[in-house]
Amino acid sequence: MKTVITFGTFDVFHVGHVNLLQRAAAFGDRLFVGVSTDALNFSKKQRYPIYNQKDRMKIINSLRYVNLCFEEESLELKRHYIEYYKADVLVMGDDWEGKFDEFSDICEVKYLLRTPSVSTTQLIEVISSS
Ligand code: C2G
Repeated sequence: MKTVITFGTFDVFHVGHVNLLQRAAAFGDRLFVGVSTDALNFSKKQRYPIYNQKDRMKIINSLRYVNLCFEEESLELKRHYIEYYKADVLVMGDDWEGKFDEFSDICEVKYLLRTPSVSTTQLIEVISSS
């Protein structure tokens, strides 16, 4: 049983997120997703997400590509999560290219091309200016 793991905020869920999760799932038999907590998001981006972590996790949990969803409480815990969930492959979008290579001693690390022209930041700008 090959386990794939990925992490993200998945705020204002969009097709770029779907594409990433769909392709990540194809690398193994099951996909586990760490969803950034509201507190982690605040520490990363100096703002709280539009959707709270409970709702973001509910959305991720409802996807057919996803087998398990857990809270990502700290960026520093990535090695712990990979080991705890016995992940064989870590998948991230290529905005994180090279950032997680240090985990290649315990799993395969893959960076996938981001879906162009869609981002939460851009969606927020469009909605707030309309
Ligand atoms: N993504 C993508 N294409 C887009 C937008 C996002 O492929 N157009 C991917 C990102 O590369 C990432 C995943 O979707 O792999 C989730 O994106 P975010 O919610 O923006 O994730 P982020 O806030 O960067 O959190 O520990 C790492 C972090 O939790 C990642």
